[in-house]
Amino acid sequence: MNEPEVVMIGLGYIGLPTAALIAQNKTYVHGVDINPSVVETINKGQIHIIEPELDGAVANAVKEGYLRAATTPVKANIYLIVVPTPFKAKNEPDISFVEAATKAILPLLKEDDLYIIESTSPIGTTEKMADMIYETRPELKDKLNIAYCPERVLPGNVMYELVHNDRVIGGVNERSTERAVSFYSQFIKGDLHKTNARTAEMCKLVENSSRDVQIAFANELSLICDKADINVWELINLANKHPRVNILQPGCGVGGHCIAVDPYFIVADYPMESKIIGTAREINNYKSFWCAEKVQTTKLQFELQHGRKPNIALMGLAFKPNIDDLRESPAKYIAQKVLQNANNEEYFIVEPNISEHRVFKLTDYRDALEKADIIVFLVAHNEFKTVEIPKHKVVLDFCGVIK
Ligand code: SAJ
Repeated sequence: MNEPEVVMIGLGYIGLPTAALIAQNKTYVHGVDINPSVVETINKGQIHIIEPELDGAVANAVKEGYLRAATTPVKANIYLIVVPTPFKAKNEPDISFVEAATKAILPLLKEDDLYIIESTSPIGTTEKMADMIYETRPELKDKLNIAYCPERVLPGNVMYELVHNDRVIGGVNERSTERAVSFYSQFIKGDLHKTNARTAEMCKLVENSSRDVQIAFANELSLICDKADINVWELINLANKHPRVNILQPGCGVGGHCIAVDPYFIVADYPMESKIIGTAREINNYKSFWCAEKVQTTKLQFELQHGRKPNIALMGLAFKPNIDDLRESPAKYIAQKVLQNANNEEYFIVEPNISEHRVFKLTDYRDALEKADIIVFLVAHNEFKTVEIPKHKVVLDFCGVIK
Protein backbone atom coordinates (compact mmCIF):
# COMPACT_ATOMS: atom_id res chain seq x y z
CA MET A 1 0.00 0.00 0.00
CA ASN A 2 1.11 3.59 -0.67
CA GLU A 3 1.80 6.05 2.14
CA PRO A 4 -1.58 6.63 3.82
CA GLU A 5 -3.33 9.98 3.50
CA VAL A 6 -5.52 9.26 6.50
CA VAL A 7 -4.92 7.54 9.83
CA MET A 8 -8.16 6.43 11.49
CA ILE A 9 -7.75 5.70 15.18
CA GLY A 10 -10.55 3.43 16.42
CA LEU A 11 -12.13 0.85 14.12
CA GLY A 12 -15.48 0.39 15.84
CA TYR A 13 -19.09 1.18 14.94
CA ILE A 14 -18.23 4.56 13.44
CA GLY A 15 -14.48 4.38 12.73
CA LEU A 16 -14.61 1.30 10.52
CA PRO A 17 -17.54 2.42 8.32
CA THR A 18 -15.93 5.86 7.97
CA ALA A 19 -12.56 4.32 7.10
CA ALA A 20 -14.25 2.13 4.48
CA LEU A 21 -16.08 5.11 3.03
CA ILE A 22 -12.90 7.19 2.72
CA ALA A 23 -11.08 4.21 1.20
CA GLN A 24 -13.91 3.70 -1.31
CA ASN A 25 -13.05 7.20 -2.45
CA LYS A 26 -9.60 5.91 -3.42
CA THR A 27 -7.84 7.55 -0.49
CA TYR A 28 -5.30 5.41 1.39
CA VAL A 29 -6.42 4.79 4.96
CA HIS A 30 -4.34 3.29 7.75
CA GLY A 31 -6.77 2.08 10.43
CA VAL A 32 -5.62 1.64 14.01
CA ASP A 33 -7.21 -0.41 16.74
CA ILE A 34 -5.77 -1.55 20.07
CA ASN A 35 -7.43 -4.94 19.66
CA PRO A 36 -5.15 -7.24 17.57
CA SER A 37 -8.02 -9.56 16.66
CA VAL A 38 -9.99 -6.63 15.20
CA VAL A 39 -6.93 -5.67 13.15
CA GLU A 40 -6.48 -9.23 11.93
CA THR A 41 -10.17 -9.57 10.98
CA ILE A 42 -10.14 -6.32 9.00
CA ASN A 43 -6.91 -7.17 7.19
CA LYS A 44 -8.64 -10.36 6.01
CA GLY A 45 -11.33 -8.14 4.50
CA GLN A 46 -13.82 -9.16 7.17
CA ILE A 47 -15.68 -7.23 9.88
CA HIS A 48 -16.17 -7.67 13.63
CA ILE A 49 -19.39 -5.66 13.96
CA ILE A 50 -22.85 -6.05 12.52
CA GLU A 51 -23.89 -3.28 10.17
CA PRO A 52 -25.68 -3.68 6.82
CA GLU A 53 -23.46 -3.16 3.73
CA LEU A 54 -20.30 -2.68 5.81
CA ASP A 55 -18.94 -6.14 5.00
CA GLY A 56 -18.81 -5.51 1.23
CA ALA A 57 -17.34 -2.02 1.67
CA VAL A 58 -14.52 -3.29 3.92
CA ALA A 59 -13.84 -6.36 1.78
CA ASN A 60 -13.46 -4.14 -1.30
CA ALA A 61 -11.38 -1.48 0.39
CA VAL A 62 -8.93 -4.08 1.73
CA LYS A 63 -8.82 -6.01 -1.54
CA GLU A 64 -8.08 -2.89 -3.56
CA GLY A 65 -5.37 -1.90 -1.09
CA TYR A 66 -6.92 1.37 0.09
CA LEU A 67 -7.51 0.17 3.65
CA ARG A 68 -5.21 -1.67 6.00
CA ALA A 69 -5.28 -2.01 9.75
CA ALA A 70 -2.59 -2.12 12.44
CA THR A 71 -2.25 -1.70 16.18
CA THR A 72 -0.04 1.39 15.85
CA PRO A 73 -0.32 4.58 13.78
CA VAL A 74 2.04 5.72 11.02
CA LYS A 75 2.74 9.11 9.44
CA ALA A 76 -0.09 10.59 7.36
CA ASN A 77 -1.58 14.00 6.57
CA ILE A 78 -4.93 13.57 8.28
CA TYR A 79 -5.62 11.96 11.67
CA LEU A 80 -9.14 11.03 12.74
CA ILE A 81 -9.84 10.13 16.37
CA VAL A 82 -12.90 7.88 16.54
CA VAL A 83 -12.48 6.07 19.85
CA PRO A 84 -15.04 5.46 22.61
CA THR A 85 -15.70 8.02 25.33
CA PRO A 86 -17.40 5.95 28.03
CA PHE A 87 -18.32 7.30 31.42
CA LYS A 88 -16.82 6.50 34.77
CA ALA A 89 -18.59 5.93 38.06
CA LYS A 90 -20.78 8.93 38.99
CA ASN A 91 -21.60 9.34 35.28
CA GLU A 92 -18.54 11.44 34.51
CA PRO A 93 -17.16 11.28 30.98
CA ASP A 94 -13.89 9.47 30.46
CA ILE A 95 -11.78 10.97 27.67
CA SER A 96 -8.73 8.83 28.36
CA PHE A 97 -9.05 6.97 25.01
CA VAL A 98 -9.06 10.29 23.12
CA GLU A 99 -6.03 11.37 25.15
CA ALA A 100 -4.20 8.07 24.52
CA ALA A 101 -4.96 8.20 20.77
CA THR A 102 -3.70 11.79 20.61
CA LYS A 103 -0.52 10.88 22.50
CA ALA A 104 0.09 8.00 20.08
CA ILE A 105 0.14 10.33 17.06
CA LEU A 106 1.94 13.23 18.77
CA PRO A 107 5.44 12.27 17.49
CA LEU A 108 4.07 11.81 13.96
CA LEU A 109 2.48 15.23 13.53
CA LYS A 110 3.98 17.75 11.11
CA GLU A 111 3.14 21.24 9.91
CA ASP A 112 -0.24 21.65 8.17
CA ASP A 113 -1.59 18.22 9.25
CA LEU A 114 -5.30 17.93 9.94
CA TYR A 115 -6.34 16.43 13.31
CA ILE A 116 -10.05 15.73 13.80
CA ILE A 117 -11.92 14.30 16.78
CA GLU A 118 -15.20 12.55 15.94
CA SER A 119 -15.71 10.82 19.30
CA THR A 120 -18.59 12.17 21.36
CA SER A 121 -16.77 14.43 23.80
CA PRO A 122 -17.40 16.81 26.69
CA ILE A 123 -17.39 20.49 25.78
CA GLY A 124 -13.81 21.80 25.57
CA THR A 125 -12.15 18.46 24.72
CA THR A 126 -10.83 19.61 21.32
CA GLU A 127 -9.23 22.74 22.82
CA LYS A 128 -7.80 20.58 25.61
CA MET A 129 -6.22 18.21 23.07
CA ALA A 130 -4.87 21.18 21.09
CA ASP A 131 -3.20 22.49 24.28
CA MET A 132 -1.76 19.05 24.99
CA ILE A 133 -0.38 18.75 21.44
CA TYR A 134 1.22 22.21 21.49
CA GLU A 135 2.70 21.68 24.95
CA THR A 136 4.62 18.66 23.70
CA ARG A 137 5.29 19.99 20.20
CA PRO A 138 5.63 23.80 20.70
CA GLU A 139 7.34 24.17 17.31
CA LEU A 140 3.98 23.27 15.70
CA LYS A 141 2.02 25.94 17.61
CA ASP A 142 -0.84 27.16 15.38
CA LYS A 143 0.60 25.31 12.40
CA LEU A 144 -1.78 22.36 12.67
CA ASN A 145 -5.44 22.24 11.72
CA ILE A 146 -7.51 20.96 14.62
CA ALA A 147 -11.25 20.36 14.45
CA TYR A 148 -14.20 18.51 15.93
CA CYS A 149 -16.73 16.81 13.69
CA PRO A 150 -19.33 14.55 15.32
CA GLU A 151 -21.23 11.88 13.41
CA ARG A 152 -24.97 11.39 13.76
CA VAL A 153 -25.64 8.10 12.00
CA LEU A 154 -28.37 5.68 13.07
CA PRO A 155 -27.10 2.17 13.84
CA GLY A 156 -28.51 -0.10 11.14
CA ASN A 157 -28.38 2.62 8.48
CA VAL A 158 -24.80 3.79 8.95
CA MET A 159 -23.48 3.34 5.39
CA TYR A 160 -26.27 5.48 3.93
CA GLU A 161 -26.37 8.13 6.63
CA LEU A 162 -22.58 8.60 6.71
CA VAL A 163 -22.81 9.90 3.17
CA HIS A 164 -26.14 11.70 3.22
CA ASN A 165 -26.50 13.27 6.69
CA ASP A 166 -25.52 16.89 7.19
CA ARG A 167 -22.44 17.34 9.39
CA VAL A 168 -21.43 20.03 11.85
CA ILE A 169 -17.74 20.92 11.70
CA GLY A 170 -16.01 23.13 14.25
CA GLY A 171 -12.33 24.03 14.18
CA VAL A 172 -10.25 25.65 16.90
CA ASN A 173 -9.79 28.46 14.36
CA GLU A 174 -11.27 29.32 10.96
CA ARG A 175 -8.45 27.80 8.96
CA SER A 176 -8.94 24.47 10.74
CA THR A 177 -12.69 24.54 10.05
CA GLU A 178 -12.08 25.21 6.35
CA ARG A 179 -9.51 22.39 6.09
CA ALA A 180 -11.84 19.91 7.78
CA VAL A 181 -14.76 20.96 5.57
CA SER A 182 -12.68 20.48 2.44
CA PHE A 183 -11.66 16.99 3.67
CA TYR A 184 -15.22 15.81 4.45
CA SER A 185 -16.63 17.31 1.24
CA GLN A 186 -14.74 14.65 -0.73
CA PHE A 187 -17.02 11.87 0.49
CA ILE A 188 -20.07 13.43 2.13
CA LYS A 189 -23.10 14.53 0.14
CA GLY A 190 -24.99 16.13 3.04
CA ASP A 191 -24.41 19.82 3.83
CA LEU A 192 -21.37 20.67 5.95
CA HIS A 193 -22.15 23.34 8.53
CA LYS A 194 -19.28 25.42 9.88
CA THR A 195 -18.94 26.48 13.51
CA ASN A 196 -16.35 26.45 16.30
CA ALA A 197 -15.14 23.35 18.17
CA ARG A 198 -17.08 23.97 21.40
CA THR A 199 -20.38 24.47 19.59
CA ALA A 200 -19.83 21.33 17.50
CA GLU A 201 -19.07 19.33 20.68
CA MET A 202 -22.18 20.61 22.40
CA CYS A 203 -24.29 20.09 19.27
CA LYS A 204 -23.67 16.35 19.34
CA LEU A 205 -24.57 16.13 23.03
CA VAL A 206 -27.66 18.27 22.54
CA GLU A 207 -29.02 16.19 19.66
CA ASN A 208 -29.12 13.05 21.74
CA SER A 209 -30.22 14.89 24.89
CA SER A 210 -33.10 16.38 22.97
CA ARG A 211 -34.29 12.94 21.94
CA ASP A 212 -33.81 11.63 25.48
CA VAL A 213 -35.88 14.48 26.92
CA GLN A 214 -38.65 13.89 24.39
CA ILE A 215 -38.74 10.15 25.09
CA ALA A 216 -38.79 10.92 28.83
CA PHE A 217 -41.89 13.02 28.27
CA ALA A 218 -43.57 10.07 26.52
CA ASN A 219 -42.43 7.69 29.28
CA GLU A 220 -43.75 10.03 31.96
CA LEU A 221 -47.12 10.12 30.18
CA SER A 222 -47.14 6.32 30.15
CA LEU A 223 -46.76 6.22 33.95
CA ILE A 224 -49.52 8.79 34.44
CA CYS A 225 -51.81 6.98 32.00
CA ASP A 226 -51.24 3.67 33.76
CA LYS A 227 -52.61 5.20 36.98
CA ALA A 228 -55.34 7.19 35.23
CA ASP A 229 -56.55 4.15 33.27
CA ILE A 230 -55.99 5.79 29.89
CA ASN A 231 -54.44 4.11 26.85
CA VAL A 232 -51.23 6.09 26.36
CA TRP A 233 -50.86 5.07 22.71
CA GLU A 234 -54.30 6.34 21.83
CA LEU A 235 -53.67 9.49 23.85
CA ILE A 236 -50.38 10.29 22.06
CA ASN A 237 -51.90 9.53 18.69
CA LEU A 238 -54.73 11.97 19.39
CA ALA A 239 -52.48 14.68 20.85
CA ASN A 240 -50.24 14.39 17.77
CA LYS A 241 -53.19 15.39 15.58
CA HIS A 242 -52.45 18.93 16.80
CA PRO A 243 -50.42 20.61 14.05
CA ARG A 244 -47.61 21.64 16.42
CA VAL A 245 -47.45 18.62 18.75
CA ASN A 246 -45.20 15.64 18.05
CA ILE A 247 -44.85 13.36 21.06
CA LEU A 248 -42.51 10.37 20.72
CA GLN A 249 -43.34 6.82 21.82
CA PRO A 250 -42.96 5.46 25.34
CA GLY A 251 -41.06 2.22 25.73
CA CYS A 252 -39.40 0.13 28.39
CA GLY A 253 -36.60 2.67 28.83
CA VAL A 254 -33.89 4.18 26.65
CA GLY A 255 -30.97 2.07 25.52
CA GLY A 256 -28.14 2.04 23.02
CA HIS A 257 -24.74 3.60 23.38
CA CYS A 258 -25.61 7.20 22.65
CA ILE A 259 -28.92 8.57 23.87
CA ALA A 260 -28.66 6.93 27.28
CA VAL A 261 -25.08 8.18 27.70
CA ASP A 262 -24.50 11.53 26.00
CA PRO A 263 -26.81 13.62 28.22
CA TYR A 264 -24.57 12.77 31.20
CA PHE A 265 -21.71 14.58 29.44
CA ILE A 266 -23.67 17.81 29.82
CA VAL A 267 -25.02 17.06 33.30
CA ALA A 268 -21.55 16.17 34.65
CA ASP A 269 -20.10 19.56 33.66
CA TYR A 270 -23.18 21.75 34.24
CA PRO A 271 -25.08 20.03 37.07
CA MET A 272 -26.85 23.14 38.34
CA GLU A 273 -28.15 24.19 34.95
CA SER A 274 -29.04 20.82 33.37
CA LYS A 275 -32.27 20.23 35.25
CA ILE A 276 -34.47 18.85 32.44
CA ILE A 277 -31.64 16.90 30.85
CA GLY A 278 -30.72 15.22 34.15
CA THR A 279 -34.33 14.50 35.10
CA ALA A 280 -35.02 12.97 31.68
CA ARG A 281 -32.24 10.45 32.32
CA GLU A 282 -33.79 9.61 35.68
CA ILE A 283 -37.26 9.17 34.18
CA ASN A 284 -36.03 6.94 31.36
CA ASN A 285 -33.99 4.80 33.76
CA TYR A 286 -36.90 4.61 36.18
CA LYS A 287 -39.19 3.42 33.38
CA SER A 288 -37.14 0.20 33.02
CA PHE A 289 -37.26 -0.41 36.76
CA TRP A 290 -41.03 0.26 36.76
CA CYS A 291 -41.55 -2.27 33.93
CA ALA A 292 -39.70 -4.96 35.89
CA GLU A 293 -41.80 -4.20 38.98
CA LYS A 294 -44.97 -4.37 36.90
CA VAL A 295 -44.07 -7.87 35.73
CA GLN A 296 -43.49 -8.87 39.34
CA THR A 297 -46.87 -7.59 40.60
CA THR A 298 -48.73 -9.04 37.59
CA LYS A 299 -47.14 -12.42 38.26
CA LEU A 300 -48.22 -12.36 41.92
CA GLN A 301 -51.78 -11.29 40.99
CA PHE A 302 -51.99 -14.18 38.52
CA GLU A 303 -50.91 -16.65 41.16
CA LEU A 304 -53.49 -15.32 43.64
CA GLN A 305 -56.28 -15.48 41.05
CA HIS A 306 -55.45 -18.85 39.49
CA GLY A 307 -53.80 -20.72 42.35
CA ARG A 308 -50.82 -21.65 40.20
CA LYS A 309 -47.59 -20.16 38.88
CA PRO A 310 -47.86 -18.47 35.49
CA ASN A 311 -45.81 -19.11 32.36
CA ILE A 312 -44.28 -15.82 31.28
CA ALA A 313 -43.07 -14.74 27.83
CA LEU A 314 -40.57 -11.89 27.65
CA MET A 315 -40.78 -10.59 24.10
CA GLY A 316 -37.63 -8.87 22.82
CA LEU A 317 -34.15 -8.21 24.20
CA ALA A 318 -32.66 -5.72 21.70
CA PHE A 319 -32.25 -2.04 22.57
CA LYS A 320 -34.70 -1.01 19.88
CA PRO A 321 -37.00 -2.64 17.30
CA ASN A 322 -35.74 -4.82 14.46
CA ILE A 323 -32.05 -4.93 15.34
CA ASP A 324 -29.89 -7.60 16.94
CA ASP A 325 -27.95 -5.21 19.18
CA LEU A 326 -28.39 -6.00 22.88
CA ARG A 327 -25.86 -3.58 24.34
CA GLU A 328 -27.23 -1.19 26.99
CA SER A 329 -30.65 -2.63 26.28
CA PRO A 330 -33.44 -1.80 28.74
CA ALA A 331 -35.30 -4.94 27.60
CA LYS A 332 -32.30 -7.06 28.55
CA TYR A 333 -32.07 -5.26 31.91
CA ILE A 334 -35.76 -5.97 32.58
CA ALA A 335 -35.39 -9.64 31.58
CA GLN A 336 -32.43 -9.98 33.95
CA LYS A 337 -34.32 -8.32 36.80
CA VAL A 338 -37.42 -10.43 36.24
CA LEU A 339 -35.35 -13.63 36.18
CA GLN A 340 -33.62 -12.60 39.41
CA ASN A 341 -37.07 -12.61 41.04
CA ALA A 342 -38.06 -15.95 39.47
CA ASN A 343 -39.81 -18.30 41.83
CA ASN A 344 -40.56 -21.50 39.90
CA GLU A 345 -42.54 -19.79 37.14
CA GLU A 346 -41.64 -20.90 33.63
CA TYR A 347 -40.07 -18.19 31.44
CA PHE A 348 -39.81 -17.99 27.67
CA ILE A 349 -37.29 -15.46 26.45
CA VAL A 350 -37.75 -14.29 22.88
CA GLU A 351 -35.46 -12.34 20.57
CA PRO A 352 -36.24 -13.08 16.92
CA ASN A 353 -33.18 -11.16 15.66
CA ILE A 354 -30.61 -13.46 17.27
CA SER A 355 -30.33 -17.23 17.15
CA GLU A 356 -28.63 -17.84 20.47
CA HIS A 357 -27.42 -16.07 23.59
CA ARG A 358 -24.87 -17.18 26.15
CA VAL A 359 -27.05 -16.23 29.16
CA PHE A 360 -30.65 -16.48 27.94
CA LYS A 361 -32.18 -19.64 26.54
CA LEU A 362 -34.18 -18.33 23.59
CA THR A 363 -37.59 -19.56 22.47
CA ASP A 364 -39.33 -19.03 19.13
CA TYR A 365 -41.85 -16.22 19.50
CA ARG A 366 -44.78 -18.34 18.29
CA ASP A 367 -44.07 -21.07 20.87
CA ALA A 368 -43.65 -18.51 23.62
CA LEU A 369 -46.94 -16.80 22.78
CA GLU A 370 -48.75 -20.11 22.73
CA LYS A 371 -47.39 -21.37 26.05
CA ALA A 372 -47.41 -18.14 28.08
CA ASP A 373 -50.11 -16.97 30.48
CA ILE A 374 -48.50 -13.54 30.78
CA ILE A 375 -47.03 -11.94 27.65
CA VAL A 376 -44.67 -9.04 28.21
CA PHE A 377 -43.84 -6.99 25.11
CA LEU A 378 -40.50 -5.30 25.70
CA VAL A 379 -39.47 -4.38 22.14
CA ALA A 380 -41.80 -3.55 19.23
CA HIS A 381 -40.23 -5.93 16.71
CA ASN A 382 -42.16 -6.30 13.44
CA GLU A 383 -42.76 -10.02 14.07
CA PHE A 384 -44.82 -9.21 17.16
CA LYS A 385 -47.10 -6.70 15.47
CA THR A 386 -49.20 -9.17 13.56
CA VAL A 387 -49.73 -11.85 16.21
CA GLU A 388 -53.21 -12.77 17.44
CA ILE A 389 -53.40 -13.04 21.21
CA PRO A 390 -56.25 -15.00 22.82
CA LYS A 391 -58.39 -12.83 25.12
CA HIS A 392 -57.71 -14.87 28.27
CA LYS A 393 -53.98 -14.15 28.24
CA VAL A 394 -52.56 -11.30 30.32
CA VAL A 395 -50.66 -8.81 28.17
CA LEU A 396 -48.19 -6.19 29.40
CA ASP A 397 -47.47 -4.05 26.38
CA PHE A 398 -44.63 -1.69 27.30
CA CYS A 399 -43.77 -0.67 23.74
CA GLY A 400 -47.07 -0.26 21.91
CA VAL A 401 -47.12 -3.45 19.89
CA ILE A 402 -50.84 -3.98 20.44
CA LYS A 403 -52.08 -0.48 19.95
N1 SAJ B 1 -36.93 5.14 21.84
C1 SAJ B 1 -38.12 5.24 22.54
N2 SAJ B 1 -39.14 5.96 22.00
C2 SAJ B 1 -39.03 6.57 20.79
C3 SAJ B 1 -37.81 6.46 20.08
C4 SAJ B 1 -36.76 5.73 20.63
O1 SAJ B 1 -38.28 4.70 23.63
O2 SAJ B 1 -40.02 7.18 20.35
C5 SAJ B 1 -35.82 4.35 22.42
C6 SAJ B 1 -35.38 3.15 21.60
O3 SAJ B 1 -36.19 2.04 21.83
C7 SAJ B 1 -33.96 2.95 22.08
C8 SAJ B 1 -33.48 4.38 22.38
O4 SAJ B 1 -34.66 5.17 22.46
O5 SAJ B 1 -33.92 2.21 23.29
C9 SAJ B 1 -32.55 4.94 21.35
O6 SAJ B 1 -32.96 4.61 20.03
P1 SAJ B 1 -32.95 5.67 18.82
O7 SAJ B 1 -33.42 4.98 17.60
O8 SAJ B 1 -33.69 6.89 19.21
O9 SAJ B 1 -31.42 6.12 18.68
P2 SAJ B 1 -29.99 5.36 18.57
O10 SAJ B 1 -29.39 5.28 19.94
O11 SAJ B 1 -30.06 4.12 17.77
O12 SAJ B 1 -29.18 6.46 17.72
C10 SAJ B 1 -29.11 7.81 18.19
C11 SAJ B 1 -29.54 8.75 17.06
N3 SAJ B 1 -29.75 10.09 17.60
C12 SAJ B 1 -30.90 10.76 17.41
O13 SAJ B 1 -31.85 10.32 16.81
C13 SAJ B 1 -30.96 12.15 18.00
C14 SAJ B 1 -28.46 8.76 15.98
O14 SAJ B 1 -28.77 9.71 14.97
C15 SAJ B 1 -27.09 9.09 16.60
O15 SAJ B 1 -26.05 9.07 15.64
C16 SAJ B 1 -26.78 8.01 17.62
O16 SAJ B 1 -27.79 8.08 18.64
C17 SAJ B 1 -25.39 8.28 18.16
O17 SAJ B 1 -24.46 7.53 17.78
O18 SAJ B 1 -25.20 9.26 18.89
